[in-house]
Amino acid sequence: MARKKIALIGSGQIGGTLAHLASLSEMGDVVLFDIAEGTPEGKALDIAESSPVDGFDAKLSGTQSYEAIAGADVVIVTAGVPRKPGMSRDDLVEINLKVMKQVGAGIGKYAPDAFVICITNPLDAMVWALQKFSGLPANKVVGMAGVLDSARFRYFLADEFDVSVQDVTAFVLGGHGDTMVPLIRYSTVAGIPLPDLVKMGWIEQSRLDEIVQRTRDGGAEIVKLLKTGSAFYAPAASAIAMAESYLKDKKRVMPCAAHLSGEYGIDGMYVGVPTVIGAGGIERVVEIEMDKDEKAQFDNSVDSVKGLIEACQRLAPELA
Ligand code: A3D
Repeated sequence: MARKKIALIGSGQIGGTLAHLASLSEMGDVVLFDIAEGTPEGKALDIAESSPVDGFDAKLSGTQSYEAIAGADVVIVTAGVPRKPGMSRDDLVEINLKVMKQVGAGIGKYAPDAFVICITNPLDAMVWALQKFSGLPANKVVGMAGVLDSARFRYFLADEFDVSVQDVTAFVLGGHGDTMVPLIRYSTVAGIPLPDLVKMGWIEQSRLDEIVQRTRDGGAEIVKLLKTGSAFYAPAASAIAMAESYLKDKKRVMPCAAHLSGEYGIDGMYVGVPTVIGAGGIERVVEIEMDKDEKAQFDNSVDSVKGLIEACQRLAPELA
């Protein structure tokens, strides 16, 4: 069986980390694409030179030509600009929308059968635009955010309780950004929901509220520390987990920015919801029940995504 082909559009901080992780796990051969000459070539060669040390077999190449992604099984998009301290993800709309137009055309032409994972911010609007620009089926174009947001929530909870991260599950809904909705009731330690842990005296409600807020601000916390860019290790690991679920048909249940056609009462938008990822791409959207408060938070998050989509439509009328 021939190796799979993984194309990475954008070879910056996340793109380079994706290439390294995909190679280490022998996910397939890796093509790094970037408009910056030398960056993808240099990263590809550097990682390839680590292969004898780590013992993985993968061909790596760097390119400025979309032709080189032809036949890719998975395409992961990080092309664009990350935010700087003080910027919100939404400040990136105008510049990254132009990037999505170019990238969408390249994928549509050369990798129309790929499973496409978008990471570029503002995520929910960019993945929506990328799907339209590429013309790929909506179930094959998905946004990575929920896996990262819930990983942050899980990490903070595991650290707080001093238990293994493996035993903490967490659930985050809504758009990626300040309005994301971490769902406490559906987050557990070894199956015990967080509200029960509050009752059991493991944590005060006020401390839990702080952790929820830290999760919402998780991206900004890293931006503030790094000063010159945004998070890249955890975002890359999250997208690799999604790619693996697709390539191995694992059918993992993962929160992703998925195209909704009536689910949750939403039509024609991408919003973060639980999904099943398998060989068919997004095979299912899982519709959960929300209480009044959760629904209000979710609606607020959806409204902010709506606002970003409208901004995209003003900037690129062909998307209307
Ligand atoms: P960075 O290291 O700047 O890499 C971006 C790369 O994109 C650079 O190498 C650019 O040269 C390249 N690029 C710019 N324009 C184009 C183009 N038209 N075609 C191809 N390549 C291009 O950024 P990064 O890797 O740290 O972040 C990439 C994106 O991911 C940013 O938009 C971030 O905001 C976003 N991000 C999203 C999350 C989510 O959870 C959704 C988390 C972290 C970062």
